[in-house]
Amino acid sequence: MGLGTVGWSILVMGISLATVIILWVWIGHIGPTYSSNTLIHQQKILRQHFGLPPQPVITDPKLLLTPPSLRDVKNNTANMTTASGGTNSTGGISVSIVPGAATLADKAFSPNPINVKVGGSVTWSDKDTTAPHTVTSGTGSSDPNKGKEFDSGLSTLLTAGKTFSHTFKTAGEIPYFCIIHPTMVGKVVVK
Ligand SMILES: [Cu+2]
Repeated sequence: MGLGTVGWSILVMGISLATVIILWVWIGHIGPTYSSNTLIHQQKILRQHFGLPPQPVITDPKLLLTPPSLRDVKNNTANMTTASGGTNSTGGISVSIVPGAATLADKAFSPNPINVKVGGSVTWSDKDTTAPHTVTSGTGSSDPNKGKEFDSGLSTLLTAGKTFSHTFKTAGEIPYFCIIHPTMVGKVVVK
């Protein structure tokens, strides 16, 4: 066995080792993370294709632990109660989420701004069939106090025919927006 053979053997072993390392680095990350990233990517493409808003990012740990099929159950009941309560009360102010609201900025809510007396309530009615919305207090997604005064939330997205009510107990100017379309903005003035 000459020196050449040993040299070749070492070269072949080196190439084999390099191939294994390269393959491992290349496709070794296939696993649960890879699958969910692929699913998220496919969802994004499908949503764009069908003109749907981007998938809302759910951060509420309680909601994340609830299977998607059960997320709306309790809130649906709550919504029905709110809706019938709203019909019975007389002093509430109505605000519409107008058709095509997603691109209408400060015209997305009508009327806007609205004045309400301390102790008065506002009921938002969704008239838009093109996208779901939220009404969330705050100046935008990066507002640390967002949703503090009121939040219709992502678990009970407002779709055409759905309503959300809130009673204002303290005076002040309260900006609000839609979490899904943060350019949709409005203001409640409580006096
Ligand atoms: Cu919206």
